[in-house]
Amino acid sequence: MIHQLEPLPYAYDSLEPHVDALTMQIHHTKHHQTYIDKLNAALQDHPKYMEIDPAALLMHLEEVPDTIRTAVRNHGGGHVNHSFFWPILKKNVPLAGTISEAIDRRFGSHDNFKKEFKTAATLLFGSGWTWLVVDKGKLEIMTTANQDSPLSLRKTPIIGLDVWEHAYYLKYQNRRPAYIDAFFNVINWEKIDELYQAAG
Ligand code: MN3
Repeated sequence: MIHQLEPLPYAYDSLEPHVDALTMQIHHTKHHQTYIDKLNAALQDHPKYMEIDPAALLMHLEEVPDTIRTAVRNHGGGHVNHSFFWPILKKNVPLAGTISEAIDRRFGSHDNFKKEFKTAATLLFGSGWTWLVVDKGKLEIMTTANQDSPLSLRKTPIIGLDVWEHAYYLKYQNRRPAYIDAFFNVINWEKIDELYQAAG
């Protein structure tokens, strides 16, 4: 078994104008594919690890052999993070349900959640991700560098925003805050609610 790129659950242009079709296409077919190719290359001499769900490898990096641990962390992380990212994107899904109440309880309001998430994503230096995670039953905003996953810290992601420049440069160039604002228009809150309930 080798890891393979799954098709997106929607058309590349379906997040326009917030995230442009060319960015989505290159991000999926080139960047995500490259993480998968490099993960497969690292695992090719370790068939036992090839059979394990990459998310499970990230949860137990200390058990992965030294010789491939960095590759699993970076490229396995890239694969798992992007596989998580695509389905949480969808236009025009209102925030509702259990997650809506939980965000109000934890952050005071939806607007305050957005403000705190945007601050974290804007201040993240270099390449990485901004997350909303469930950590011991509590919602927390956190960031990770590079392709590090909250799973490696035993936290369950329910929102993840890719803030590598490859995720936004074609349309937003250096304007990361504008890309973060655009992201708030394409959060698939229905999916987030499912993930939140599963994490609870
Ligand atoms: Mn990316």
